[in-house]
Amino acid sequence: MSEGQNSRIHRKDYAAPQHLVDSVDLVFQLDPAETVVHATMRVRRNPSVEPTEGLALHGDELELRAVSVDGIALAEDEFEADSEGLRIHRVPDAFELRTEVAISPERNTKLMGLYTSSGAFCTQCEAEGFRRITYALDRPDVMSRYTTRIEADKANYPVLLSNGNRVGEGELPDGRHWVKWEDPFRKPGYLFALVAGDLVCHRGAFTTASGRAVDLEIWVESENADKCEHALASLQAAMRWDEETYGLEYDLDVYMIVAVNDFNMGAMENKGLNIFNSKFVLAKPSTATDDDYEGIESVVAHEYFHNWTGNRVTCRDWFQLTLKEGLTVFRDQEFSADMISPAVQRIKDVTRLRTAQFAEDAGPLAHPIRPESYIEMNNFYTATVYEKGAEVVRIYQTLFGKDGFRKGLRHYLESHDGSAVTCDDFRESMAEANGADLTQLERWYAQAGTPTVRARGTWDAEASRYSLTLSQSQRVMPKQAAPLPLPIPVRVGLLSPGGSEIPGSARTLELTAEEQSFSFEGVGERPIASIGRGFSAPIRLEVERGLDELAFLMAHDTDAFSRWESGQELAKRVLLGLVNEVQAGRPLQLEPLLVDAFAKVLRDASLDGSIKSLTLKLPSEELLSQELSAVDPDAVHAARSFVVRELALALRSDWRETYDRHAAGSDAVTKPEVDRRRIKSRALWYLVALEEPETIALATQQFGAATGMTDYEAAFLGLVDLVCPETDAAIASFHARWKNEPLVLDKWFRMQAMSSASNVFDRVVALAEHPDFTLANPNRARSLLYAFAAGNPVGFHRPDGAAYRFVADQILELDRINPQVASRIVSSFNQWKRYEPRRGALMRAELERIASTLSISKDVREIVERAIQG
Ligand code: 0A1
Ligand code: ZN
Repeated sequence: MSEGQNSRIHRKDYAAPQHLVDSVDLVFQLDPAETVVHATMRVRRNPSVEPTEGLALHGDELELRAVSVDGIALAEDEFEADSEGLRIHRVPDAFELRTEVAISPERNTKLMGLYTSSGAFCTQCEAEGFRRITYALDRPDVMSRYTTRIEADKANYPVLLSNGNRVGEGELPDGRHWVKWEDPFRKPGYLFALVAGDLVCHRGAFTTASGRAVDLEIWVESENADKCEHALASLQAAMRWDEETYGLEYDLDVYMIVAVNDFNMGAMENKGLNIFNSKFVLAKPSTATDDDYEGIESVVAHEYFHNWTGNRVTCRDWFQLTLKEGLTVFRDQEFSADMISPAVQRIKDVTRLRTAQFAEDAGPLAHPIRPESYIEMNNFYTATVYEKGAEVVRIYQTLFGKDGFRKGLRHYLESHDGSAVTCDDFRESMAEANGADLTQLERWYAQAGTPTVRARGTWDAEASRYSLTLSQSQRVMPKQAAPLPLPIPVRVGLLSPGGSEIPGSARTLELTAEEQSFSFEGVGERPIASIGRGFSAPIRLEVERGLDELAFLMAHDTDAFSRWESGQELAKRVLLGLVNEVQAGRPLQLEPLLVDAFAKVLRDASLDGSIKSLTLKLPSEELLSQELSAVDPDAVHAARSFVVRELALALRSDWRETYDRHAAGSDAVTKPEVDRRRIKSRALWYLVALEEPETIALATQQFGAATGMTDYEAAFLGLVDLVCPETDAAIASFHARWKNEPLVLDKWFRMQAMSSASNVFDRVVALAEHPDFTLANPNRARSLLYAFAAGNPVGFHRPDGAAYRFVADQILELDRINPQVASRIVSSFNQWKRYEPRRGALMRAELERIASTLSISKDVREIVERAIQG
């Protein structure tokens, strides 16, 4: 069974729906084993398309019990129902359709549609989960008004929630009760949500700029009641920020967030009733790290921002996913930049883009931010659609400034409120509002791959002129037309040899052709150019310059992001040189410039601890591997470990002094404390890498004494890379202390899976057998398997292929439970062609083995077949 049976959907085949659904009234009789769903829909022909006789509705794993049109039950020959849906052969122009179906929430291990999690009911309907609840026109351009009546046992499910406002409730016989909800906003089925359970509410309030009082409710299991304050504060901050930045207000009287333990993704923006992976809600300093706190703030904001960019204005079809996701990621990035620090946020976002998205673009699954086709839509919730999509949205802001962007965004929302639109509509709104021609920008939506921009500068002393020539090139994709030049904004500035910025030299250059030259007049000394400030476009930048120039920029650039960037480039060049030496079997020697540069940063009192810590972090093994062909992960690891040890040795007293100076403080999650912990953790990490009794003792001591999770995790991270009795003791004590906190236990699995200790594979195999491990919980499965396969290059790529086989076996088992999570993990094999031939062949063999398993899901099949074809 290959593509033939799993049909491929193409963007060019979009056709408007034959029917429209004005209202959907749902009644749920909840029961974990068998829930009955009654749906009443007002359906009419779409007046703007050619009429057809019948009606076709989507459905997936539904058991049809009854179907009627205008109150008359259909005879068997009047319809067909199967696993794909329900087709009624003849329908009037406008009618009322009633269906009754049965579903089994407790057997729904795919976690799409209605399912149970820790004894509660919840839903996930994006992208195509609503059809697993009832027969429906389950496409985002069919928007309806919903009412939802929920009936359930009152003792087990005292809390019954759905979208919109609560309009009624009452008691039923046999200890059951009901609640009815009404959502005044038309919405597509993917935004439907229902929750039923024994939950407690952490309440807050918000008054909008125009004076509307909104109840904020965070619903969690009772043992988590003390971990909601940060999510609530994040929500309030996001609501205020969206009003202040874009003039966008919330539109219902209540905003609910529910935390569930079993969830395929991060969170979901259902209208008025967001459902969250508990990882992005629950936090208190003893159980969540500073990074967790930042993650929660950004995901809570992301889902909130969707209320406008996604819900009020939604996508016409799933090919337009980046319309809501790229835009909303951009909005949450801007929010976090304002909340945390613009430079730190930009560094985090760019690192994530390079690690996940650049790799995707360089592999067999490269696709444009607006894909042309898919087999399983769930496979297209990708770094490209989300992260690169956000970078493309950022280009508008770079071109028009924050005010121009705001004007464009408001114009887009005002023109399309209440409708389902396309990426072209967004681009047009931006163009109209700013009086610009954005025709060429469409190429960013249509072309896959990461463009490379080469920059060459020349200085003419006599004319006091500096000229910068930029040229762009792109990878030619198999079976694709040759790529056309993109419009690429490149922010630059010139520094004088003394290290100060040449006044007036900071500009945004607009590269629109294959090659263009730009000149800067009145430049009396040979300048050093800072190019690509703020990462103004999702490109690879190649600038021919020496290590000394990078060290100079690292010390003097006026742009904080670019200082970090120069440091990374410097470290990357040194590391790649050493990878070569390792492979040639030559002795290794560390470039003194790098030690110098690190020492300067470490001693620079003007840098905050977060920026310092990020600057002192070497590029990851994953990022280094991207620069190589025929990757040998052992050589990359050897080179990087050598540099870590050398930096630890050379700057030993600085690290120790830094650690001691930042050791004491409180667990409060405030900027000064977070900065303090970041630099302290970095210092500890280098010290532990020395593997000396004294530094191991330091980590052990911190591990034993820590009351906050950031310090605790930092100490464990250091220890878990070693093979020594202290490590075994820490592993045992971590488990004993946190075995009843699922999110903390996930960290225990994840950190062990990512360890660089020589025995990591044996540990991972043993952990898969651990009583606390289960493939049924996505967080747990990812904590062990995804962390190992995607985050532990030496462990996963061990030369004998045993880890490939182990992970592939786990994927096959997981696929029977949850295809969506399995297909994420199987993507770790995608890059097989980029590895040295022996490993490449072993990876490919596992892909072939998975592909030859007849029963695999279409999710996994789509990924492995594309990976094999390359
Ligand atoms: N729209 C959500 C992400 C999401 C997508 C798919 C899901 O299930 C397949 C769940 C959540 C967001 O961007 O936050
Ligand atoms: Zn989103």
